[in-house]
Order: sequence, then C-alpha cells, then structure tokens
Amino acid sequence: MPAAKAPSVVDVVIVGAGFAGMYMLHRLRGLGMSAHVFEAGSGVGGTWYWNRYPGARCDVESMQYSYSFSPELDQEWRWSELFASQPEILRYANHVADRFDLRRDIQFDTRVTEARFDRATQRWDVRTDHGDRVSARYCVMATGCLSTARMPDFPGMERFTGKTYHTGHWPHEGVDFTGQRVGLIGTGSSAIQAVPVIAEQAVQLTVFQRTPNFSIPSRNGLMSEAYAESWKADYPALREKARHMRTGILNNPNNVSALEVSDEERQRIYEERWAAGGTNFMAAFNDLIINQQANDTAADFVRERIRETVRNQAVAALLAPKNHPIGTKRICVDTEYYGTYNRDNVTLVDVRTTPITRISANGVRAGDVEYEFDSIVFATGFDAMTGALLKIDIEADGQTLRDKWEAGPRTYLGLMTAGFPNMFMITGPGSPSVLSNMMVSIEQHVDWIADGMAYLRSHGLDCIEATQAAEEAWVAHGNEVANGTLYPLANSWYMGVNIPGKPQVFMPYIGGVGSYRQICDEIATDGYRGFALSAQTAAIAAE
Ligand code: N01
Repeated sequence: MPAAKAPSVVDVVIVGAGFAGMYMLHRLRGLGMSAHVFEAGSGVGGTWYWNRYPGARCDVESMQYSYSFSPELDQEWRWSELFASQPEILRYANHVADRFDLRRDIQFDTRVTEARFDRATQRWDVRTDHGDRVSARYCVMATGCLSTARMPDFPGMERFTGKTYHTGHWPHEGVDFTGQRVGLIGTGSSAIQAVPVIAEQAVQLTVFQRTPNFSIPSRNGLMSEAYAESWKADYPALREKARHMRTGILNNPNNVSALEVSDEERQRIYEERWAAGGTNFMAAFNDLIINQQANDTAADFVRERIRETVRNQAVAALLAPKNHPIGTKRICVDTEYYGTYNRDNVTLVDVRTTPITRISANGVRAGDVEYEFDSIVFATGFDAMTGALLKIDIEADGQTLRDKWEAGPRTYLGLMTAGFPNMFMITGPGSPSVLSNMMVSIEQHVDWIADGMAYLRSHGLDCIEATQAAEEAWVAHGNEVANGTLYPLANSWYMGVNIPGKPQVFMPYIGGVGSYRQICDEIATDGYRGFALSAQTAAIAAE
C-alpha cells in the first residue's frame, strides 16, 4: 500500500480514515485545500477495518448505509445483501479510496498523539507516534464514536493460558473456533451478532450476560437486482428524504401514538414490523421513546417473542430485558440470536446473580463455578464518543481537552468545543451521531465543515471558534431534549455508564437528524451564529 509521507505544513490535518475522514479529504481536495490524513490502522474503513468479529454486519440497510455524495458511485456499486457484512463494507470503503484516489494523502499505521494550538499563528501543531510533526490551519477529528475498545479489568486477566479476543480488535486473519470451548462476555450489538456464528463452530459456547438487550430479527437476505434498482431509479430524491428523517433512515415512521390504537391494531402493527425486521420496529409508533406506557407495549411484544422462541423458559426469562425501556440502550438487530439458545452447545450465565470474580489460567470464575475455555471473547464495548478524542493530548491556550471535559463533553453542535479554535469533530458528542444513520450524519458534518472553511476563505478569515455562550446554550438544549425522553433511564454507553469513573451525561443529541441539520444550516446562513470568526492578521494585531 503506498504510504503517504507527512508534509510539514498543510491546510488541514484529518485524524482517521474511516468513512468520515475519507469524505472529508475528498471535499477538501474539491476546495483546492491541502490535507493530510493520519490513520492508526493499515487500511481505510475505520470501524469496519477493526470490527471483524464473526457475524459483523451493519444494521442499517446497505442501500442507505453508503455515501450519497457521488451519483456515479451510487449507481456503480452493487450490494449483495440487504444488510451488508463487514467484509463487503470494507471492500466498499477500499473501492471508494481507490475510485477517488484518496490513499496518496493518507498515512497509515500512524497514530496522532498530540495536537496543540498556537494562538499567535492560529495553527495546530500535530504530532504522531512516528515522530511526524505537521503544522495545520485546521484539525479535523474523524476519530469515530466507537473506536476505543474497552476491556474489563477482571483480576487474573494475564493468567489465562488460552486465547483472548476483543470484538473491536479482531485478528485480520480471522479465528476458527472449531472444536473449542469458548466463553463470550457481553450481550450488546457485537455479541448478539457474534453468538449465533460462534455457536455453529464451537463445541461449547458460554455467554456471560450482565444486562439483556432487546433485539429485532434483521430478516437479512440476498439483495435482488430489482430491489437495488428500485432504489437506484430514484436515489437522489430518496437520499434527500433520508437527510430530513429523525434518524437519517427511511424507516416508514408511523405518526400515531401506541396508546391511541386498539390492542388488536397495535399487535398487528408490531407483528408487521417484526416480520419486516430491523430497527424500523422502533418507528412503529411516534411515542415509543418518550412515553413509558407506550414503550411498555413494544417491550412486552418483544419479550413475548423471546418467550416464544426460546424453549427453556428459565433461559427465556433471563434473556428478556426488564430494567430499561426498549430502545434506550442501542436496539440490536440479529440473525437467529434468541434461537441460538435452543442449541445444546450454548449456555447462558447471568453474571448479575453469579458475578465474574476473576479470570483464571483455565477460564472464567463466576459465582462458585469455574468455567474452562480455550478462548475468551470480550464483546465488552467501547469508551464511546469521547474515548478516541481524549486519548490524544489536545491543548489550546494552556487548557487540555481532558481538563475541559472532566465533567463530560461540552460542545457547540457537536462540531466544535469552545477554547479550541479551528478544531472540528465529525459526529462529535452533542450531535445526533450514534443515534442516527452514521453515513448521513458524517456527510452532513463534512459538508458543513467544508462549506465553513470555504466561507472563511472567501471572507478573508482563517479562524473559527465556538463561543462559550453558544456552547452553554447548546449543552442546555441537548440536556433538555434528552430529559424529555426515556433515554436517561437506561445505564447505557450513551450516558458513559459502561466506563468506571466516566462522567454520566447523555452524550449524543437526540433532537433528530432532520431538525439538527436545519439548525446547523440556519446557523451557517446567519453568518455562523455562535462562532467567533477572525483572521490571523487580526489576531497578530490584537497581540
Ligand atoms: O458494546 P456494548 P458492543 N462484566 O457496550 C457487557 C455499535 N455496533 O460492542 O450492558 C460483564 O453495547 C455489557 O453489559 P452492560 C452499536 O452502536 C453496531 O456490543 O454494561 N459484562 C454489554 O452487554 C452498539 O451499541 C453494530 O451491563 C460486561 C456488553 O458487554 C455499539 O457499537 C454492531 C462487562 C457491551 O455491549 C457497541 O456495541 C456492533 C463486565 N465487566 C456494534 N463490561 C451494527 O451496526 C461490559 N459488559 C450492527
């Protein structure tokens, strides 16, 4: 793979070559700006580069989980399944990198370690673990929301003599569990996809569950030519419509309360959505995430499906979530997850009643039982939304980002944080990001940032900074919207609860992708309201 070398001076440094970083580079080239991308992995694709666990696939339909910026790309690319698998999405990312000749400005296997803003020059000084040092006018953090894998700190981890894996750092050569006794810790989206596939290979699979999750069958299948064509025939209009949806997904929302219809009608609608599959289930009614009673009807429906599917009713009871409203922890999408517990070689261990006390040389100790394994899979999630950003030493005017966000992330629109001029975040905390179709949110942020840079240039300006007041108002608005929903009731990674010591604040913006886009557009049209814009010459004069 051709390795780009870092220039010493560049208009923009982009951190990360996932879908966000790749599109950012493409847009900046279109503006005639110089840009250099640093990427820790050896290839493009971000999340889809790292998360290679068995069963990994996207749970947004591929016709919608893809770039929309190029009508030619839209027409050329052909997905083989309704919900593409990780290898296919990674092939797509590589195709985009080749098609738009992106690699020549991407430096792989290089991690950004420091970024310091110099107020006098209004430039970022960016350094890497390979000794690169680049001076950049702008720094764009395309570091991903779920890119810092979280390993639990059970005592004895180092003593295990078998193999350990984290779903978010899966070996590129793959893992064959044939003939193995496998322990898997966690029951989030990654586990729910991996469990059915590992169960088919392993002699014995033991799943350690702390919190059961709601999962909807994907009903994935091969994508017919006719289905692909039905999208392609009207792609620009469908893409545009998706940009204004609440989640950035055309999910056929039913704008009716779950409490306004008869029991029979409600049941019929849930059954229809369940049979169709996927996250559209949560769009069955308009109040599922704001009204507990409405939410209970959906949760009860799914719990009933679990009882119907899982033969052993004691196991079914353990798998049925009780402590959070449906959808307030990320809804999962599966292929045969619950049915997998009917297999003789699969065991579920409830670690709430029998906590994992240590990892031993041979396996996992939970309660009084020592489980012996050849391999342990950690499907234990990520330090979400802030993890990757806070791993970098980011500093401006003597203040570090870690200090600034000590009590939780604070941003204006999830795009910038006050006190850190010319540093943008793509899908940062305070934006819809993880509550949306990431492709739609990524493109919206990249376009907004690129348009902003073009605006600055055309107005003889080169510095943009979120004001403290605008940030405070945005954080307050974000909290108010979140508190009007059921989301804060769940102990979720949205709230930072999965990381010991992490401040517990609701991190994404839940006002909806469509209305968020409108707010961002209005702010830009209004001369970037809430941002202080200036020119380097002005800064020097002020000094
Ligand atoms: O991680 P998670 P994930 N002892 O944090 C458990 C996206 N994604 O990798 O809930 C015992 O959801 C933890 O238990 P609890 C998607 O946005 C998308 O699965 O904290 N258990 C939980 O069950 C998703 O939400 C796709 O009680 C421990 C699990 O580990 C996000 O990524 C596919 C533990 C972690 O679940 C993260 O999903 C995959 C401990 N010490 C992921 N520590 C698609 O698009 C943690 N757990 C399809």
